Amino acid sequence: MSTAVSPRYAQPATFMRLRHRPDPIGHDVVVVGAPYDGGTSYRPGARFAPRAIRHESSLIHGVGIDRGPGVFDRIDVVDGGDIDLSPFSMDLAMDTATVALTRLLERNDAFLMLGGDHSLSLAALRAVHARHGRVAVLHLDAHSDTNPPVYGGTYHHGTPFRWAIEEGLVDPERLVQVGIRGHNPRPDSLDYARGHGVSIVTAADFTRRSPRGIAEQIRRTVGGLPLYVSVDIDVVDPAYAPGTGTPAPGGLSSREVLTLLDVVGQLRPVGFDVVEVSPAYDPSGITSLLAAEIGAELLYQYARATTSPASAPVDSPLPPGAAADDAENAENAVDAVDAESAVDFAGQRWG
Ligand SMILES: [Mn+2]
Repeated sequence: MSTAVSPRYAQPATFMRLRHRPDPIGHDVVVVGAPYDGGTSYRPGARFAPRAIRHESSLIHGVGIDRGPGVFDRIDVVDGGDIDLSPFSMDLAMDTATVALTRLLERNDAFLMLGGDHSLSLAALRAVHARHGRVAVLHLDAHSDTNPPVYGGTYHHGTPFRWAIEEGLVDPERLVQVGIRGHNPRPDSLDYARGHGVSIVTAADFTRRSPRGIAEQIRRTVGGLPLYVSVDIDVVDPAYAPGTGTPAPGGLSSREVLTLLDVVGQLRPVGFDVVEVSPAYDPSGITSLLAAEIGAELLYQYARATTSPASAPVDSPLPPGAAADDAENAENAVDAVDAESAVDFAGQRWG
């Protein structure tokens, strides 16, 4: 939609004012809403997030002073509307989302899912696995989301990565979780993840280390595997993102998250989600605004990864069995880099 003709606040809101294509075929990326919050354990309301994020995304361009050519000159992206999910049944919603997202990937190259609560990342990973096999995951979140079922529910927003590991959708040794912190239901709630070889960068680790060093660890851990990126907005401090279901103080800043996502353009991204915005707790709209910016950033990184020869993905994954050693080596190497680069990275977005 041309802003020369229609001001950015006009017309029904699609994500970044992209074309609305309810049954998209042949696109590089389809933005799709998953308005569902039946998996929330505390504050509800994420079902209203796709609309709120689209509303706040109107001002975001596909170009920027630090982005070179416009993102939408490089990749073809449309807004596929929302998946119609039953608000009454988690099992039905999970099946519906799995079928819809699988169909999207049969007809298009990738999707950006706007949640919804985090439970539906499992549906997304099932769809991505059907197309690409086992994937690596970059998971930004205050919570590990590898919890067991609770309250009689098999699936909830604290379980997607446990089931993704159990179902073999994700290589746990290629799963990196960043921003983990806060109060978990049991002191051992990270044991499952750590016991399966998941790399966890806590919020405290993030304070000690530089984003560049963490990005290097992510690059080494993910290797050449197809990469799914899942961003729970509660990875960001509630000062920047108050409108979310389970807020946890002490999180990353908006700038730190956007800076960290630069690594995605150096890997092989195949799908994305931004989840857990709860607009009722977001009176000024800043949480939705940040979710929109993160979504736009992920589209930009996809364009970099798929169209820029200078950012070709890592050649090959680490040999089987080498992951643990290499991760450790990477972390040691990274700490040295961290010390050198902490200052120059602070103000640099694109390095
Ligand atoms: Mn989560």
